[in-house]
Amino acid sequence: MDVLTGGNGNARVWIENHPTEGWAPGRVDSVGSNGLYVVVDDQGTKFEVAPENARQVDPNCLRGVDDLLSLGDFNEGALLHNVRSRYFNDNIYTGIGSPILISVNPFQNLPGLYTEAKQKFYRERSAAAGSGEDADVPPHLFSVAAAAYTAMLGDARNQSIIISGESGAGKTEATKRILTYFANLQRTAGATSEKTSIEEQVLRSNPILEAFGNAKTIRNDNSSRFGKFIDIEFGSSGKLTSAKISNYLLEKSRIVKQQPDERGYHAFYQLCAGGHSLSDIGPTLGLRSAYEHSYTAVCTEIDGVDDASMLEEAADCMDGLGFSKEEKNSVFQIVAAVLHLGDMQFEEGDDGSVLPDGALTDKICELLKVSKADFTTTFQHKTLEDPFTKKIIHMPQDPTSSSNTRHSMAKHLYSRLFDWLVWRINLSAAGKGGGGGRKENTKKIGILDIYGFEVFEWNSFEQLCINFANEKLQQHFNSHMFTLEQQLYNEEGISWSHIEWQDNKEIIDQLERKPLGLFCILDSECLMPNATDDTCLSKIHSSFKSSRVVYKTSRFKSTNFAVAHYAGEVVYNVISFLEKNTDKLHADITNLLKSSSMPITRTLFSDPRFAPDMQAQAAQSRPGAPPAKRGEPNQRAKQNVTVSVMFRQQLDQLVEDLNRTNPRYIRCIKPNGNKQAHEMDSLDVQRQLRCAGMLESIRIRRAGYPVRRPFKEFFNRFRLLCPHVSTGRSLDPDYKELCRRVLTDVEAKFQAQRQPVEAKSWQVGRSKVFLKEELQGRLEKALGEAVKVY
Ligand code: AOV
Ligand code: MG
Repeated sequence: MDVLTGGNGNARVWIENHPTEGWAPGRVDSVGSNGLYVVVDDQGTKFEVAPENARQVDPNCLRGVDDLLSLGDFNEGALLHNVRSRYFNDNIYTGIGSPILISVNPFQNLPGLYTEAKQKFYRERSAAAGSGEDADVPPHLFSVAAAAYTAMLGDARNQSIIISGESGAGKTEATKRILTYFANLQRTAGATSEKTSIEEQVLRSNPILEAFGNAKTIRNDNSSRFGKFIDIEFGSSGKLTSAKISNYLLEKSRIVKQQPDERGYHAFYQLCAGGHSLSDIGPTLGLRSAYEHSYTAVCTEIDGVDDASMLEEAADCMDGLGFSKEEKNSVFQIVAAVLHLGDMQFEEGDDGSVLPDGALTDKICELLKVSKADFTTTFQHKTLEDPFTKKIIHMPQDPTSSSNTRHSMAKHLYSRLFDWLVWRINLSAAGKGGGGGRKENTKKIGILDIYGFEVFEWNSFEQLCINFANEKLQQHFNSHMFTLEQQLYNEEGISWSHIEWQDNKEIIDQLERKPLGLFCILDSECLMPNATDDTCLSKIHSSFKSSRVVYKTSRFKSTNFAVAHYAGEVVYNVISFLEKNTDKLHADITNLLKSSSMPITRTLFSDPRFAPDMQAQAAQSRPGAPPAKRGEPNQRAKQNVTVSVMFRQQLDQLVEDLNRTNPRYIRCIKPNGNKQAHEMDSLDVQRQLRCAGMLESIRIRRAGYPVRRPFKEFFNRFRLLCPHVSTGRSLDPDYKELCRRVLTDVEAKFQAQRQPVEAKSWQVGRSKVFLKEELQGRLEKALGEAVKVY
């Protein structure tokens, strides 16, 4: 269409590659000397657009539509501009059909967005729409939650809500709102709101997890430094019966050291700020202000956060979850001990390091309930086995070695305590059935909130793990949205145009393949006696000589390598990779802490659930486990020890679990890097939308048939619409043909009512009927009316 003459004078065309907006709608001003249109954007800047590139802007997209599938014309500009204009109008949610919700972080509390009235609205509308259907409601976190819930009730399958996006994009906030929605299902439905109800327990878990597992980073003041998958279980009547949290790899290095402007875990600062007023133990913790403790001194405060009151909240939640007084006190004592460990000094002695600050030593031993003599020895000597004589020797430690022993102790104490907390919370949230075992007639909705893709000035082993996890999630999304979808159409013989999409299979493959993937190289270096970070790096470089995924960086630094992730390039610094991946805990520390008279500390270092070093032993002694051959190390145990191996196993398990569910996706977008409301860095948002595969998702949904129903089921449901189409007397009717007749007939009826259905709104496959959502909606509506008539 000629843009100049075709419209009403207000015609707008897309300006592509706009320097700040990415895509911007512009008004055609005149025809330029080069045969180009001169187009003016909203700021009055002029651009030239070749007439053949001029695409008209769908006026709907200027206001913004709820569901991107409803736009008449479609391109990347429409996607970006739609999301942008809605964001500036405080409509932070946009749908892509039913399974995908785009959410833009508002960086402000939008009034009325999550009220009980809103929850009620979505609950009722969804219930009215009936099982398996998606209610026609404005896109919202609650619409996703409600749809998952109705689908769960109507369908035998477990559901999942997968929340992804970069660090600071709003995943954790979304998770909390969704959990509240599920917890309120019964509360507002008139049933119990007892203090001990399972709903309350589910809500109480969060402040504890955030206190102990979140920290301020430069990307996010409340950044999750662990991944979590919350499985909530519902009984056959739809009542919430239990919840179970699985956690993934807590970032350990942060416990002892942080980058400038970042903090360690909130719990440390909370305890420094408010610990003295904890009843019973407050004064015995011996804590000073965060500023005066070595592990917390770098950056002590977060704007607008009151650490002392956060501590109170976390402690109240522990009470509410039924933590005993002893359990609660132990948790805080361990955290305080970790802080004190950070302050220890070591001096050179005649026979290994000495600890000059006796009072500090006393305090730590008192808090951890270990003997002072054993504690001191742990930092003085290292127990080793002479490789030749097999005799036990006591090697004196120098102050550097003792200091590392101390950091190692601190990291293990804290991270195991975190695992213990998750276990303890699960115990309370397991419901009346207890134990969380598999029960009859229950269905689940899983909610996944992991740490988002992140890039810092200095990226280490943790970032590699975090970004790899995001890579895996993106692959799950791709396989669900594109691979399986296209495969199904081919199998069913549905005619359809192939959609190109950004596959990240090559990246994942180069990171995890055996034996020469990045992680495998790292793992095998950890087994080499003389390996260093340097030898590891040269192996990486030599193995990936011609790779587009892992390569040397152009920015010169001898300790770097880069990975081209799906969301962008990240330069990793290999320093400490081996140590972090091995994550060895010297047996001296284990033995010391196993001897504690505090039950939790003892548990953390002897129970295989919290002590990964005990897992190998447990595996060996488990009945049925293959015995290790004499004289050779247990290979399984040996292979299993690295952090990367355990993490990848967890991720594989997670993906396997997700594959057994019906997923919905919430794609969180971070509008700007300044944490500001009403500010959008369009180019960065465009990048995030691209990396998340949003454009292709829209294309595939538009081209595809989201509703699939088996022939017999479809026929039985809709036969009422065409009473003359019948199975006759046949005992084995041809349902496929019957479905075709129903659909042809219905299509003709709609046509006769002058409300024709769009071309190719349905196709009959090999085993199922395939429908566009719109036709499905109209069929259901017609059925509703027909039922009324009868
Ligand atoms: P993340 O979970 O995606 O990052 P969060 O959910 O912690 O990000 O969000 C970061 C911050 O953005 C929050 O602390 C809020 O201040 C603000 N925010 C996010 N969503 C909303 C909302 N819906 N309404 C109001 N404010 C919001 V990370 O855990 O770092 O990957 O690892
Ligand atoms: Mg988070």
